[in-house]
Amino acid sequence: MAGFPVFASRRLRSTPYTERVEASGLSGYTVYNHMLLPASFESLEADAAHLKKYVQIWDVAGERQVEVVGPDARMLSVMMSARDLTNAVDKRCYYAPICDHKGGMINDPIALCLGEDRFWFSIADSDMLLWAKGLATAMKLDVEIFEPDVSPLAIQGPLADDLMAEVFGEAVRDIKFFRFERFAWRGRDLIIARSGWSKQGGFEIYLDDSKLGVALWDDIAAKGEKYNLRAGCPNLIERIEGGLLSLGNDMTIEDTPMECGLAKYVSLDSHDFIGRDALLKQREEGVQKQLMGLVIEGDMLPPVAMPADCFIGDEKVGFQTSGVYSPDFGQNLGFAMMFGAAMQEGTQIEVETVKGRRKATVTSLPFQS
Ligand code: THG
Repeated sequence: MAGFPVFASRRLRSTPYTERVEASGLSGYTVYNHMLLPASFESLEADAAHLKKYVQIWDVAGERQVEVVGPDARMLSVMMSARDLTNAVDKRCYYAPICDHKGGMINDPIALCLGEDRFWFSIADSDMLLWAKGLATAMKLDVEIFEPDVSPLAIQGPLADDLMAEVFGEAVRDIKFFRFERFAWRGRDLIIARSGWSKQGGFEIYLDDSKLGVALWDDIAAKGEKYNLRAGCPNLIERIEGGLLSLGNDMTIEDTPMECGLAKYVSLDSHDFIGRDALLKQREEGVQKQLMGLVIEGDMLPPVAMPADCFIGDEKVGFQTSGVYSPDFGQNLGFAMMFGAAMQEGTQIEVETVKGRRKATVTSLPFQS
């Protein structure tokens, strides 16, 4: 695939940080929630190596918030979420699969509880806003649903705590995983959570005024030099090694959380929600397909852009959804939706790669925790 420019517009939105990102060595974008999302800077390999050793600043404004607020906000949130939010409390984040009536994945946001009657769903790449508004309208709920002016900025990597402590004070170190606190910054309160789409640790800052994007970036960058801070982004290599799944790539509305290995985030026994009956049935009967790891033999393959079919002999037994060469593993790693008997760890298959058929082994996930 040749590299062609993609032009931003009102439809394909830039972010409060775009100006800084583009002055920081950006080499490519992807699109996420109709917004530019950086995909690489120096190279996937160099970015991954840096992320594992130092600290990076990530424009993840494309992780948009669906705000649900009002007397029926909690009821609607509980109904939409396979993860039980009935007793969700302020300052906590919950990874919360959202399903349709067949259990198919509509989105896999992080839900932030902001009080008794207010939630943010920090969404992956699908229009969950429309789903939420549709449900609220049909059910005549007393609730407001909208996309607030909130643009997450992530600080990720082993030196994230040290850098963040310099900018926001030592108390950021005390934030526990998937909790958030409010921190004073330039006369306002910023929500800062210990979360982020990498396995290297770090924070996400939920900036709630687009006009301050450059100021926030610059305040952090100003303290970054001694930590070797660089601009980065969710990294394909690191997220595959760590088993982080990407909605639209590794899972779609055709797949249930069970089939994607997300059963531990589904509360089937404590609350009613959309898709529950289908998922109860699936728990009873077992799954017919399962997202698995794949280790592919041979030299370096390019990142998977189109699903690649998997075979045992002439029989199609699944398809690869993501894949990349990992320098640290010295192997091509990927995820694949495998059918029936081929769901078994250790199964030997062949993948139809862009460089021809390759032998591969089905593995469990994650590759590295
Ligand atoms: N941060 C924010 N919003 C997001 C993402 C994010 N929206 C889109 C997307 N990422 C949502 N999907 C995920 C998937 C996994 C995780 C977070 C968001 C994640 N999982 C932990 C893991 O797999 O190690 C475990 C979480 C848990 O145990 O509760 O972090 O990244 N704001």
